[in-house]
Amino acid sequence: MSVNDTLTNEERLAELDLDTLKQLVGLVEYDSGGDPFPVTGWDAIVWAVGNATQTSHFFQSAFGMELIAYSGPETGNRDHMSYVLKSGAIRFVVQGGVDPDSPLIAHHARHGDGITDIALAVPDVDKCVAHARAQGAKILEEPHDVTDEHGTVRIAAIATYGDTRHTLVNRDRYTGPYLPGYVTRTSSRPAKKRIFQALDHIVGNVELGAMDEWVDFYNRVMGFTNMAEFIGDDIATDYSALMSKVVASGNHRVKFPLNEPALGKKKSQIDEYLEFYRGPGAQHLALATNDILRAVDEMVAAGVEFLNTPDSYYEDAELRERIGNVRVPIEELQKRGILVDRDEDGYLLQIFTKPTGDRPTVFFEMIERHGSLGFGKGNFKALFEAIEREQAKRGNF
Ligand code: TYF
Ligand code: FE
Repeated sequence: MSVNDTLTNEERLAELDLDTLKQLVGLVEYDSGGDPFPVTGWDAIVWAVGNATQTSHFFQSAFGMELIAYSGPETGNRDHMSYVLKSGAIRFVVQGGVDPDSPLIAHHARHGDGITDIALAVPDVDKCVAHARAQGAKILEEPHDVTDEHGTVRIAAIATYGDTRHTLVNRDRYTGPYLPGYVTRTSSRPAKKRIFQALDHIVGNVELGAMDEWVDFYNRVMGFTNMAEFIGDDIATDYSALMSKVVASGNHRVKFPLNEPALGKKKSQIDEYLEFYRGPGAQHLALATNDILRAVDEMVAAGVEFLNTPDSYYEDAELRERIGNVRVPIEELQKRGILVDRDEDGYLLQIFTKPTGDRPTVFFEMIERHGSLGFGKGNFKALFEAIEREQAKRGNF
C-alpha cells in the first residue's frame, strides 16, 4: 500500500495517525491493489446555502471550525462566495450565490441549505473515472488539471443520488489553501479548540424502492463493500419507517448509510426529507470527536439544539446491563441526552442535532467511538422516537 492511499494530506496536516483514525472512525486493513476505484478518504463537503457569509460564521462559532480559504468577488469570482472551513482532517466548503443568475441560487431555491458535493480524495482520478464510465456512471466533469502558482490539482466529477455529486480530487502536487481560485483567509475571531477531528459517515436519503439500486451503484461503480449494519423490514414496520443499508470504501474511511422510506404508522422522516429537499440528498453528517461531553457543552453554549432523550432511556435496567462500563458516568450522558450503544467490538457514544437549517432536512450527529464499528443500532428506537416528537411539532402525525 503506498503512502498516498493510507492518509489524506489533510489527515497528515492535522497530525492524525492511523491509530487515532482507527479509534475515531474505525478503519480496516485492506489491499488497495485489487480495488477498481481506490478512495483514500474525504476531500471536502461542499454546501449550497442561502447566506455563505453567515453559515461560515455559524460553523466557526458553533462547530469550532477554522476559516482557511475564500473565493468571491474580491478574488475575481463574481458568481458566488465560497468559504473553506476546517476541523482536524475535514473541510467544509460553504457556497452562496452573489450573481442573482448563479446556478447556486437556483439550487438553493429548490433544495434549501444542503450538500451539493461529497468530494473524495483518490490517488488516481483517471483510473476511477475510467472504471465509473465502464460501469455506466454519469460523468459530470472529465478528468482535468487545474493549476495556479501553488501547483496542480487533478479533478473529475461523477453524479450520485439526486443533484448530489462526487468530485474526485488528487492534490498531491498542490500546496495552496484549497483549490486554484481560492486565497488564504483567516478569521479575526479567536480560534477555538477544535470540537471534532474527522468525518465518520454521511447518510443519503433516496426514494422509496431505490435503496438497493444505490447500494448497487456504490458496489459496482465505486467498488464500495456492504457493512453488516442495516435497518430491515422488522425494525421499519415497528417504529422507524425507514430502511437502511451501509456501504463503505475499502479502508472504511468513507461510509455511506443509505435510507429509503418505509410505510409506517406515521409519515416517514425520510418522506419528510424528500418532500422538503425536493428529492434525494445527504441527510446527516456524523462528526467524530474524542470528547463528546465537551463537544456537546460547547455546541449547546453556542446555541446548537440537540434532540432530547427521555430519562427513561437511562433508567432502563436493561440498558445499563447492555452497555456495561463506559468512560464517563451515565449521569453525565443523561445530563446531555447522549446515547450509548455496545456491540461485540466495543461501544460508541452519539447524539443528534435538530435540523440546522430552515427546512427539516440536514442535521448532524456527534459520535465518539470506542471500538464499535456500528452506527448505534441499539439506539434506533430511542432516536426515531425523538425524531418523531420533532416531526409532530412540525405537524406530521
Ligand atoms: O447513521 C446511522 O445509521 C445512524 C442512525 O434517518 C440513523 O446515525 C439512521 C437513519 C436516520 C437517522 C439516524
Ligand atoms: Fe449516523
